[in-house]
Amino acid sequence: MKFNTKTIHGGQKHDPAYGAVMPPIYQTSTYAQSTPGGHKGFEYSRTHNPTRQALENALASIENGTHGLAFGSGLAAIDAVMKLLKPGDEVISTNDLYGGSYRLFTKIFQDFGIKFHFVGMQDVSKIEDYINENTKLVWVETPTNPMMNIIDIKGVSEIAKKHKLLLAVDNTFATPYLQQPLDLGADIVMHSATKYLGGHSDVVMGALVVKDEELADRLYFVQNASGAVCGPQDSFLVLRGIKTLHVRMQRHCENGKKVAEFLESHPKVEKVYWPGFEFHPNHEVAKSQMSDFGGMISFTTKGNNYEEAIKTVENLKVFTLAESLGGVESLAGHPASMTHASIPKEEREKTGVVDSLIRLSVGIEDADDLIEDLNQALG
Ligand code: P1T
Repeated sequence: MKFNTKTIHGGQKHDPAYGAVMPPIYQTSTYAQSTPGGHKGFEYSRTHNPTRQALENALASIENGTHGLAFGSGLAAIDAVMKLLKPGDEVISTNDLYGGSYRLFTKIFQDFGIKFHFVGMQDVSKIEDYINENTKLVWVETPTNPMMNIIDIKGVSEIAKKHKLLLAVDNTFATPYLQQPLDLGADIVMHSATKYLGGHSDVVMGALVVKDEELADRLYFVQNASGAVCGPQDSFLVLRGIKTLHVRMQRHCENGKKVAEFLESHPKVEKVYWPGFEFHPNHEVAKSQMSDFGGMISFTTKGNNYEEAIKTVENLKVFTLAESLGGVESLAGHPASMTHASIPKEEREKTGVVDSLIRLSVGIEDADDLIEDLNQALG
């Protein structure tokens, strides 16, 4: 089955009770048993729920995995991966990543004795400098949030395999429409399903997909034992979102290209970060592992002026100033004071998250309106 068919049918069955085309929202916490253990495959909704299971099957299908797991948020999904580790273990992570992931690693799991190395992986060979006998996991975000760095997943996976490390890829920005990390050698794909998978800014949810039975069992154990699951209503909404992922992503990419090119030519703009530009340092890797370049763009204004960046985002009328990304509507954010405020200033500035950086999630409106809006806001 090809991708655009999988988004609609992958892993799906019509409901056995009445043939409902969409899975019903099984709004139940528990299931009747005829005798202890005598049930129809569902005992308690933290462990299994038919609506969540329909979504988990769809997630596995679109990421070319065998098992999907849905969580109450993207961070809950990352939390479950980190719970595969033990005190003393070490993780090598991209140095540019969502501020909340950084906060989870450094403010929660570091206190449980897990050590994190934040490494610029644009040159994958750098990873080897940090590998020792305690290293267990490589955490890759690509494209990175918010600097749009591209990491060579296949290159990282070769190093991870050589040293018997797990490789997890946060595929939130790319989505499986653009990039399928399991096919490139990753062991775990993670999503903030809050973003493009849900697609309508109405749900907070996380997801993991794997292709190994034993790893799936370990993660299902954590999912059930820690309990950070999502509810049936949210599962339904994300399943519905996935059915239009391919058409939405196509438009996000088209609009993203137009907006990136407009910004690049604007006299007040200093630098535009978008992997579709030939001058992007890892454009060739992006071309080889992604089918297009997505709708996420970051840029700085000339003079690196904090007040001017704030004024620009405040002036926007079609773009909404808000956290998050990946919905049908265009959003703008100021990473230094919003999504990445939990990263110390000296750390974030090392990766380029300076005070004048603005991040755009380009939606699927008419591109002319988006460009006009940016033009007036910058003006
Ligand atoms: O917000 P949540 O669903 O828990 O997902 C966390 C997360 C994980 N990974 C990436 C790449 C992310 O971008 C996020 C969430 N990001 C935002 C809310 C944001 O505006 O960047």
